[in-house]
Amino acid sequence: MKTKFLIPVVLFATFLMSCSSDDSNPTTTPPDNNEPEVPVLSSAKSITSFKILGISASINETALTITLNIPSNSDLTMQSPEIEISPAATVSPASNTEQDFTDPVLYTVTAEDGSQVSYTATVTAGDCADESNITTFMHDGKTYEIIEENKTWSAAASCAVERGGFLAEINDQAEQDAIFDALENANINVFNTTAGDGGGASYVWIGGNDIATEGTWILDGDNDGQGAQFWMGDLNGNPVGGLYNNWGMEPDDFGSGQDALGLALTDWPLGLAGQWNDLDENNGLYYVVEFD
Ligand SMILES: [Ca+2]
Ligand SMILES: [Ca+2]
Ligand SMILES: [Ca+2]
Repeated sequence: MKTKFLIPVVLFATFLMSCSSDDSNPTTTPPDNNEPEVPVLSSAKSITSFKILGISASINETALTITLNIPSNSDLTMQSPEIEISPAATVSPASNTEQDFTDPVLYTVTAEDGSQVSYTATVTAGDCADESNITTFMHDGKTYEIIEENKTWSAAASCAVERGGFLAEINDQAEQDAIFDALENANINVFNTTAGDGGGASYVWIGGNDIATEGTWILDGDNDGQGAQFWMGDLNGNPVGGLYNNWGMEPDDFGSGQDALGLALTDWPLGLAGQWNDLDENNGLYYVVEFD
């Protein structure tokens, strides 16, 4: 009896020892795992682009929110967003599927590995600028708007696009003079559109930036990243392609960086009212829209 009882105890002890040595050796396959090797599946599940009527939404990857304002004459109850997502992922409802955006719509992205996230898409239909804040003028057969509402450079460009135009791209002295005259005649309260990083002077946004590449200044009033380069370098740089510029003693990429183009309404230590200064694009400034 005694010997028969001992054998299982010894076997059990051996089993415990082999278990503990397995634990310390991650390359050892557990004895009961007969599954074939599974390829690593992607867990990527982001919505990378969400557009309605060609207008790009703001996508917040942390809050998992999508926000978009479309023109006021659009029907919110039937819009088909064009959606781009991570490779190998799927989205539901699918891209180009008509939805009613009267209330926020949930978009669930499923990664290749089966994991999911849900974005809340909130779409509104309304003008991005209040008509009472807009002064319209004409130059050379074109319509322009001065919009007295404070926006970052990119938000101003988005609203310009939504309105069917782009932030004014100043191509010659005549256009510069026409815009500056209109600004002077618009009775703007200049204290409402100042830039601390621009000598505390007053500015409006116009359509130029060096966002993509420092010192490569392009005319890009619709902020699609494309446009003719008009300047290379800093204040010691050069015009490009014979294109017009009206810099003060700028651009200097002052402070933590200045990548958006402002037209001054008042003098600043390095320039005069009417001249251009590179400013931090996060300033909330009034802006000028040009229509083709
Ligand atoms: Ca122009
Ligand atoms: Ca810059
Ligand atoms: Ca500057």
